[in-house]
Amino acid sequence: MGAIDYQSRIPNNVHLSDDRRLQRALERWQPNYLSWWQEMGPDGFQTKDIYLRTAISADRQGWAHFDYVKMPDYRWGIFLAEPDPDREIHFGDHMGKPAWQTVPGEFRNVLRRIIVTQGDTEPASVEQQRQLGNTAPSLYDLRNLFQVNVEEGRHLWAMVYLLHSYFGREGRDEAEELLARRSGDEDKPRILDAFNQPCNDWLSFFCFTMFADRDGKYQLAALAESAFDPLARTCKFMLTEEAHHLFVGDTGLERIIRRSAELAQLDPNGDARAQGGIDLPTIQRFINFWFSYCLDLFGSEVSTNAADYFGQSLKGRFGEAKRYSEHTALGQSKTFKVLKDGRLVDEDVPLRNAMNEVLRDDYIDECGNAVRRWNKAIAKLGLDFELSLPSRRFHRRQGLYADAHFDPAGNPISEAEFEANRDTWLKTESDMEFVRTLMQPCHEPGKIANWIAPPRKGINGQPFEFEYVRFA
Ligand code: BYC
Ligand code: FE
Ligand code: FE
Repeated sequence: MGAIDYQSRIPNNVHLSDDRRLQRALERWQPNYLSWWQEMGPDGFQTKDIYLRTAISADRQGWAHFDYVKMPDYRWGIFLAEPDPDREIHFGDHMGKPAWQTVPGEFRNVLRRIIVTQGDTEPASVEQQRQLGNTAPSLYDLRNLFQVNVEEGRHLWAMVYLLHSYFGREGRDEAEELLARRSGDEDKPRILDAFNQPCNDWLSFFCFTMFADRDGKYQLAALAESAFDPLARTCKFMLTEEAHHLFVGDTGLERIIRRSAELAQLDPNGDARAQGGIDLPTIQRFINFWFSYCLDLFGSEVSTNAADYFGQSLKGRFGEAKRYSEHTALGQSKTFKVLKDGRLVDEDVPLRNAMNEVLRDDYIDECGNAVRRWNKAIAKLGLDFELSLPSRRFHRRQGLYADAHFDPAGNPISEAEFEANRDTWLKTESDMEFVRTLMQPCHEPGKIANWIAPPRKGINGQPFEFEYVRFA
């Protein structure tokens, strides 16, 4: 099952050639996908040779193959993790029954909605990152951007496969809609807010891959627990690709932070900006912006949707099978800080209704680990500055805290107080203008822009100086 059929027009490990109708439907979608890629994928570079990895098998033993590929020739296809014929549902109300190989009629609409929401983020991110190639700080970073982009394109394929295979006419219509919405478009925006925000500089790109792709990791992991087995197996394989996206974000931020600290040390006034770097307070404001938008991606703290998804065995917790011993989540509760008369008080909510928050907790923990590592790098360079994650209540537009105002520490404040501090807490027009002035392309092998440190190692054992993108 691990082996991928690269002979057919659509590479796959799902025996697509055995289902002619499905194959024909996907082959009709394929040219529409490719025209979307030409229109909304990376601006330029489409005829260049890029050192990319391609999946060669979906099993555990080294699935990646590295070679020069032109992006439009990338073999986008359908790869699911290997099936377990004995797999049983392991949480929620259907626990103990065999996993579903088809969609139960009563869950058709919810499942379609989850798959469409997931699928929508993938092309959205490619659209958001469309201009970044023109200002890449190095060939290494340029290559990583394009690797992320082609894989997000493949993640769209993964969701479209599910829509075409299991949701009939409606699924095919949704697959077309996924190519019709546009990030940031007023009339036909992408579904989730974070995916309509512009991402036109590399500090934002690294924040995005650090925080938005990490939401992807947690959502995919929750769906990898699903009773709907094809969804679970698709998400499992997507997670193997996701790891690199998170690496790009985490190390990208670490390299900017390290360089910022170095430049501040070099400057007589400790001013990284004066040395052509991005100062740490600016980085903090970008983090505050992207982190708070990405917290919204987990949905409302208290959510009947979330309770239904868990109860219906559609979406589990992070590591549901491995990390938990109790899998019904009944008769338990979670405590929230709720704003009452201007004060935060504790309130208990049945655990199932709190599942969005349970997932958000794990996400915040992991983000916090990265910030601690970055702070070690800053301290090592002898600088007295600590980055931090803002509170989960800060600058939210979804859920329990959306209607009130909080400072980055999570204390309730007035709207006037928030507005008076907005420019110290969140990236400003002038921050963005400044960052944009630094965004000059550096497309020579071995060279790197001044505002970011080189990576500690290259891709696939290659040195940093390697020609990751051929301009000839
Ligand atoms: N923006 O109970 P609620 C990735 C809506 S990222 C706008 O709060 P629920 C990737 C919600 O739709 C992973 N609207 O929410 C990363 C609902 O609308 P209706 C993407 C929002 O349903 C980087 C209403 O508010 N995957 O893969 O429990 C690059 C109240 O519903 C937002 C998924 O999201 C928002 N932020 O949870 C590439 C997984 N938040 O019904 C890729 C699938 C909520 O009132 N999605 N709303 O019209 C889900 O599981 C859930 O839909 C959500 C929301 C977790 C998103
Ligand atoms: Fe993705
Ligand atoms: Fe990703």
